[in-house]
Amino acid sequence: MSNKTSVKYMKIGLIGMLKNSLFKLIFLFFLSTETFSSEHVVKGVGMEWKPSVTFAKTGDRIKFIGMIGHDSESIENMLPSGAQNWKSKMGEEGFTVTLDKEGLYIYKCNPHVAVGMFGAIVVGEPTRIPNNFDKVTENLTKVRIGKNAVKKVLTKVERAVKSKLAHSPS
Ligand SMILES: [Cu+2]
Repeated sequence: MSNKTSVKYMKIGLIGMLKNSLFKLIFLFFLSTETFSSEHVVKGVGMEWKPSVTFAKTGDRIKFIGMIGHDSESIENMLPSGAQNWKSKMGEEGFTVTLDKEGLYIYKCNPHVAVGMFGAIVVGEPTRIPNNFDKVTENLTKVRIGKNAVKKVLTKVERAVKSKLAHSPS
């Protein structure tokens, strides 16, 4: 093998190694995002959010689709303490929020509060009633339109947690 060709082969070998480690890195990246956080989809269907109760882990993303005629806004006093409020634009397809705080989040669609378009997200242990559940319930008095619909969503949260508890191994 001449000097020139051996240099050439060394280069190819090096590029191969780099490519290999790059692929490994990309693979690990996807693996880690897959392991540590995930995306949940909430869809506007008619004048309802589906699902009405979403269970997530800290750091997960919630993506809103089917947004024609809808928006998504968190309700003040109905989020875990320290959690960021959110508000999408009207019809903002694919609007995504990342939830960093454990607890219960209640959100609404502004054009449809009167017909009860509310939803809930539980971040954290799905078999335990969220730590701010009572606080959210107390703050029901501050909801002007759709109070009963929010109450209904809270009942759904309670039921969903209980059914998760009933089906959890241990
Ligand atoms: Cu709506």
